[in-house]
Amino acid sequence: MEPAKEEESRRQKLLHPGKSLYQALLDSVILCNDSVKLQIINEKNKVPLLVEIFAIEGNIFRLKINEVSPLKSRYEVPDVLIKEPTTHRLSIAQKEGDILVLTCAGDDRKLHITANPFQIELESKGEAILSVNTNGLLYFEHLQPPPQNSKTTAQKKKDTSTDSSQENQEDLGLWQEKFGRFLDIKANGPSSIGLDFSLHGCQHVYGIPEHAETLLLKNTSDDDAYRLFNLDVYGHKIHDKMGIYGSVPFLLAHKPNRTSGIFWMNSSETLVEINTKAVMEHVLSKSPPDITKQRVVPQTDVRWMSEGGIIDVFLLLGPTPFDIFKQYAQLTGTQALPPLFSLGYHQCRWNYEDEQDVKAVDAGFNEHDIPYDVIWLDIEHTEGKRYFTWDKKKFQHPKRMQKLLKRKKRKLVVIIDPHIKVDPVYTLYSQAKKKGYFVKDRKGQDFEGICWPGSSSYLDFTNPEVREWYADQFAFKSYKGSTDILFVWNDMNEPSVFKGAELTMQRDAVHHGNWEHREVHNLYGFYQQMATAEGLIRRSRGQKRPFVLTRSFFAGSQKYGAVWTGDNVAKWSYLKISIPMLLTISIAGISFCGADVGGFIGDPEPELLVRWYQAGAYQPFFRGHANIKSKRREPWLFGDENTRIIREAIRERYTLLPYLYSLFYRAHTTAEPVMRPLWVEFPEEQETFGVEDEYMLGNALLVHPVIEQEATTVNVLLPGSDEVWYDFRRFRRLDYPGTLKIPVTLESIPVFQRGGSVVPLKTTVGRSTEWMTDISYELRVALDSKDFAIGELYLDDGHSFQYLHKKQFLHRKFTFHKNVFSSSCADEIGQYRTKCVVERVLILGVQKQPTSVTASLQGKRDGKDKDVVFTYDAKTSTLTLEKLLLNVGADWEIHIK
Ligand code: NBV
Repeated sequence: MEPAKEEESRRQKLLHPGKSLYQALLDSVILCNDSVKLQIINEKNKVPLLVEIFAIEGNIFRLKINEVSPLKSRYEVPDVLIKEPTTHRLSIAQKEGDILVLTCAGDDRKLHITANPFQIELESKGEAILSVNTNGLLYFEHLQPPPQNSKTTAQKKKDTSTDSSQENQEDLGLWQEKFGRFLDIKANGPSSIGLDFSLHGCQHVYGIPEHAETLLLKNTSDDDAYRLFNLDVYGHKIHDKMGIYGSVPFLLAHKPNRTSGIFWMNSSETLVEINTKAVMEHVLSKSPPDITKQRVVPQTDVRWMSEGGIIDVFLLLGPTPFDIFKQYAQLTGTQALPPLFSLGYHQCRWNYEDEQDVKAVDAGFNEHDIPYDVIWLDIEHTEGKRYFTWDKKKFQHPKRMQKLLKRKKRKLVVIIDPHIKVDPVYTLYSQAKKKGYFVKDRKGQDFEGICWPGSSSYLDFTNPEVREWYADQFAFKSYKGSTDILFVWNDMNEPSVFKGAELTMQRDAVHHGNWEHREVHNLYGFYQQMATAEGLIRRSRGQKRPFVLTRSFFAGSQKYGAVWTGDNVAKWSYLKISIPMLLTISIAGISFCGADVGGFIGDPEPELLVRWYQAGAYQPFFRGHANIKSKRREPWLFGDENTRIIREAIRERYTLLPYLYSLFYRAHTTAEPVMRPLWVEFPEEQETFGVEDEYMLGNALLVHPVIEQEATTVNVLLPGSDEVWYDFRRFRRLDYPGTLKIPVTLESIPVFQRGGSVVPLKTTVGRSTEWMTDISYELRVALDSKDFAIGELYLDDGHSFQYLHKKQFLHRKFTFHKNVFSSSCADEIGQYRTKCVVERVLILGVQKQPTSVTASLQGKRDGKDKDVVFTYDAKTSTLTLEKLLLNVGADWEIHIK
């Protein structure tokens, strides 16, 4: 691929750290109900900018900077915020000379604005957390008339009102830019923006997916900024800061006592520079009084640069990691609650050839006793890559095929890409053409690019009317051959344009509202997934939860379904990098994420495939996938022993589903990431801050997948000085937290349960999630050092919105305290009838064999204590209670004496 196109940033980089050219006009300050407004002015070009500061409920500040009177409106990202944020009133606490101090009604946040140079510092409880424009990198290219209408260069040089940094760089792609053989004509001329932030006391920063990079963001050197620009990069390089399929411009900074976040809401190409350094801090000592002391503290400076739009940035003040997740979700929404089937195993390949093939693969799972929920069809299932159609020869009876799958309680996912074949007899094309629903080129014609079907046009999903129309295409009567077990996969939606610059759409293509593609680029996939999810909801008349997997994403994509990491390679290094990639996506709000198991490109050796299944079984989205050129790799093709181990891994996933589903409910309601870095659970333990080869699944399980070839041991960090950990499979208690060398065989998946937790499991598995509705539960109780444990279970019908509209759900709480294990209601609002019982309880860490165990149902008149069958294993200190038959929705207690 040709090198990245970055003229905007090259212009911005001419501005070096130093005194900012901007000055605040403190006399212009206006206190409004929802914000404070003031003007700042660039001392060279004298163009005034309007600064708006909002104090948002829940410890968030928003800073907007735009031109006071732009030549035309500049793009402001719509549809990403779930609602207009609720604000608190700001008032002036102090105005003295160069400094203005604003306070926020009802809390201890303060904002110091310095006039010359213009800077802002955010303070909470007297502690400086973050400052803005400290390095003077505020940059704002104001819109100007095109050159033919403006003055000559000679005239401009005399004119002091011209921005010299813009004027001297006429050749730096201001109005047009050549990129290889492509010419990008910039209708609005230069419009890039930038700003820097300093995060005080922080040397650990995370987020800003998607890159095939480490969890901990690295310092960037000159040509090495993290790039957020959605691109189709086949077999993307590892340890590369170049943008791949998705972008979430959200960065998290962490230090032991505080996590903060910067959400830069801009959908044009964005670069992020990071510089962690040590700075001298002056502190006023208390004893002896009034003596200033100096100490060296870390600081991370983050510079954001975008090609267009306005500066619209949210500063999230935490203080805890979970506060940050809530604050970010308050703005962009939480993870959609997935239908239960989509948490099962997905079998995909490019391509399952025909109906016979689908039938045979489906049967293969039964034959080999491996559970799975969904089989996938890639682009070859269509009539010449015309989406919403079926290849007439290979898929003659799509409904019959789906009926068969439905009988097996399984689902089908088909691919639907955003490019539409230019073909007047293809109804989707001709309708969209007639209605003017395609993205236009700069001359006003439908944009045409090459993609799978050959010459193609691209639906303009930024247009709400197009999204409405598109959603209607999923109606059963429109999408011939589709049934209610068919769900959707959106690929190529960066958008991918073969032979386009960097394999994507021309930036001067034009969208709804006359916005250039450059402004909306990173939102394209977000909008396609939004419209697709809406279509699936609509076809079920609002009854069923959709499932849509997308390759391209943006901030807020979590509301519409799942994402995966695209075209990875069947190599150990890609298995390894998938962990930090998924962790980064997860903490940027998108919990439902996964990487292609086995690696998409190439052919994994059996050991790698096995290890990938084992890792995938403990990750949120679990799909095996393979390229068209790769050899077949259904789980039973690698010999009995490997089949057995893969079967075990997939079965383990299925027993874990109650826990996983409960975690998704938490992600949906309280924005807690399902898969989370260790530092999120152990925010004060420095040794966890850089860990990326293991992670927490919820707050109870620590997973350390084996990612090294021929590994015989793994070094596992079990954090927390007061924590107790248990081997999740062998129940052995690991009393000494720290780094342990754990022996492994090919069968091992190193998973550890944290003392103090209760993990709900199923006692056995079925052929798919739907076969498992009535299977009983096992509760895995792991005691902490105080013999205490707590956990929960969420349960509903698994597919509808009744949990929301009719409160048909169960949310149970399990507590082990003073030798009583009890089940109680965690949320009285929810009601759901189930016959399902808790059959088995395993209590890990019981010091001595009990003499008796009894169970009693609460609130029942005949609720007599019943003796419970138990066994005690002194070697592992595990107490096993069996044949319990306690309804999972009832309140009950188990007494251990
Ligand atoms: O549709 C074919 C593939 C798909 O299998 C893969 O998962 C996507 O990431 N698609 C990319 C397009 C072709 C890639 C060479």
